[in-house]
Amino acid sequence: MLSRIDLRGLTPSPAELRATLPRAEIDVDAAMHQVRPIVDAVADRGVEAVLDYTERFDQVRPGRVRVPREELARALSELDSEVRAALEESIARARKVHEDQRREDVTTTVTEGGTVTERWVPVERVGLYAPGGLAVYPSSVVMNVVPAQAAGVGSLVLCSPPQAEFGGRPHPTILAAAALLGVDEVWAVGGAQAVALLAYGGTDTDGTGLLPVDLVTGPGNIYLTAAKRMLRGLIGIDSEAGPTEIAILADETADPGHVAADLISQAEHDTLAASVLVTTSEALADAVDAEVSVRAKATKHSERVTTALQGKQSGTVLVSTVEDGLRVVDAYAAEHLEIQTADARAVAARVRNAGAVFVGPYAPVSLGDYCAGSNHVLPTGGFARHSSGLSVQTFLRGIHVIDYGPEALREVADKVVALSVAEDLPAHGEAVTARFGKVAEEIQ
Ligand code: HSO
Ligand code: ZN
Repeated sequence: MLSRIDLRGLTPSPAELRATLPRAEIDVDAAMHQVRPIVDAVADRGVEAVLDYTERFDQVRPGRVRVPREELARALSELDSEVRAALEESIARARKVHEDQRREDVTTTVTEGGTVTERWVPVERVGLYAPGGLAVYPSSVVMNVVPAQAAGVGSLVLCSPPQAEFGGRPHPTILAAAALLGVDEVWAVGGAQAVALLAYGGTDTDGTGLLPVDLVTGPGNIYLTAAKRMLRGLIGIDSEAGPTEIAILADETADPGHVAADLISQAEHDTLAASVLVTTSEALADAVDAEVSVRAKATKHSERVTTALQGKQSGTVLVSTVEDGLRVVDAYAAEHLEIQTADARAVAARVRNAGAVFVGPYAPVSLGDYCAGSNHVLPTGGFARHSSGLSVQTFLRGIHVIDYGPEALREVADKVVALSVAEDLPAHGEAVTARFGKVAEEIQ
């Protein structure tokens, strides 16, 4: 079922590897053309335009866009107790990890009387997005909200598409997750219109206002991504998240049943999801193929999974050594990378490019999707070469605070002047020398 690329005996460069490895082509720029009128309409006509697009794309026109608070509480009280316990566990573990990753302010004494402090300040107001569509992701509500709260963001609004079968509200498990997390501002809006509403703000049909946000985070479809790319600047955005990807670097010690199950687990998200096996063992590749064929037929979303596994974005790559395999997975820069080799910890420590790394036979990606404590909003499409997944850091800005006294300034004055002259910006130097007379008097 998985196509095969044989790189054994070859040593392609990272650029050649990138051109060879299977990957979906997602044309966000093309989607921007389709999204432009939506963004403009929401900028112009606010919630009225949102409702028009909601009717068109979600086949429902809710009476109001903001979800009343009582409905959040009701969704929580009606939530299945097992799902509630699982969400609580997921939240507790994510909080534990993300709260530990908060940053301390760091003050450096550069010279006597001269310090620079990096002060970490949370973003003021954040819009979080939880997708609807093929699947409903209360877990993504957790993964967005927890780091934002751990960072100390004061004002959070959650958007998720309205569902016709739930009277134009987001799915009840999304509402329940919001309630569990203590988020009380939820708006039933999806796709590009959600990003536009968050960026420009708006007024609901009953006069309730939505204040514009400073930052929008969270995964969604290509139209949501296109709107984020378009509005970047007016708002901050997190790393773009396209269809999900799993890469597994495995040798002959890996269990083919586990490898197959993990490849299928992420193929379940989307027909464009990517499942890539990189292995030193042809015998393992054959065994995984056999396992995948059996399991893909038996799984609930068999058709979607099969399409994803047969797509050009998925496949098996044969390599000569684990060393070569590391070069391949680094070039690929997967959203999720599992290491299923002998001494997996040592191999994992050498990975440079991945959204998240899962070490050894008992850390499947689906553990990270729900309950590891790690975040599951991760860079796809090779963005892991330059970007990180959601974390506390996403919601903080580091502000440098410069605090120099007269002697500390005078000590370096001639250097500032020299650089200002070199850049033909003498007024920069004059801003320092203008203080000298006074400084000299003060010091005496
Ligand atoms: N694997 C997805 C996250 C997810 N899985 C949500 C299940 N629910 C992207 O990291
Ligand atoms: Zn998943």
